[in-house]
Amino acid sequence: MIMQTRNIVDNMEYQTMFGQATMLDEVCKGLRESQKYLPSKYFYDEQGSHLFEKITRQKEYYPTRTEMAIMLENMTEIAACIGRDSVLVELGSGSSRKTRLLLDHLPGIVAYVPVEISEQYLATVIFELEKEYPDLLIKPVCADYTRPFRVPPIENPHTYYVLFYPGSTIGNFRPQQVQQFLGTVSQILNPGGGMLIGVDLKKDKNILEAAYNDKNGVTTSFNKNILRHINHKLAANFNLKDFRHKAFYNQEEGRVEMHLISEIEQDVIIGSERFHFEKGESIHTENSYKYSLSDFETLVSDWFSVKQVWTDRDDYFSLQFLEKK
Ligand code: AVI
Repeated sequence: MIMQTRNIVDNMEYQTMFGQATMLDEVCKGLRESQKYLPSKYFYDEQGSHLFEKITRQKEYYPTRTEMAIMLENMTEIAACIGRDSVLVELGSGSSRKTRLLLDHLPGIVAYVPVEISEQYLATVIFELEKEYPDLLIKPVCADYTRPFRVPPIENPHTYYVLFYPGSTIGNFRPQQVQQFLGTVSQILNPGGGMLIGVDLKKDKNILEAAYNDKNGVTTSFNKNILRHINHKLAANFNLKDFRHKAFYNQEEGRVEMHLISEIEQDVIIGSERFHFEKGESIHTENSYKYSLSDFETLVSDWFSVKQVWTDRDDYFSLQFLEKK
């Protein structure tokens, strides 16, 4: 693991590989496959994080506002699950918008550890949070939380670590990867610890497809941003105009898939490699799995037991408290 020494926020811990080599390897590996794919974590440079934040405010994109309403409605029970004097560790903290809801209602939180891959975005959000919550101990970690990382030492007395993983980001893993991921992150937890997690539920295909094809085209820009990010970081030559966004619900797999479709026959150069695209060929950029409550309970059962589930009136979305086994 390469620790970076240049800190843009005083107490930010860097626990990530900042080398272009990893990104180059992962990107080229995906593009060599017959069904080309790109790891969806590469959506999230600073611009991608902003675009995602914009998606969450689109009227078709129900998950964010539904999850926030569930949180607000059930805050007393959520607080009881999190307990007093806990350390809140947020995985992929993004704008920390939902965290503010928790911090505003749970004065007993001892420390907040946001873990985020986008350094610049994390720094900006931390500057704001430090002003808004001057008494809160904040220990930011710049890391790819899908790989093992460590929570920095927390000087203040504390009881449990509670992982906060909202937004149904768990849906962006394949079910087999979920098992591996939960195994990794559950190592952070001591007995009594748990995870507050947002899980999107199965529902009408039209509602799902509208959410990933917003009329304002923000999801289109977000999807194409992965190519812009690769161009920028790896000096590749994707022409964004030659790709179009496509998102649809794959009923059999229980997931929304996002793709970028090549509008023309073309070659793209990344490093020393040339990748050929037929007209109409796709790059699979993201999966967003949707679960039933019982399927999700089974999926996590090696590591966690489901202690409590909160949903909205339409059963669109669930917030769940999982207890470490
Ligand atoms: C971050 N993640 C949960 C979002 C989702 O819904 O799968 C990412 C996203 N992709 C397109 N729209 C939103």
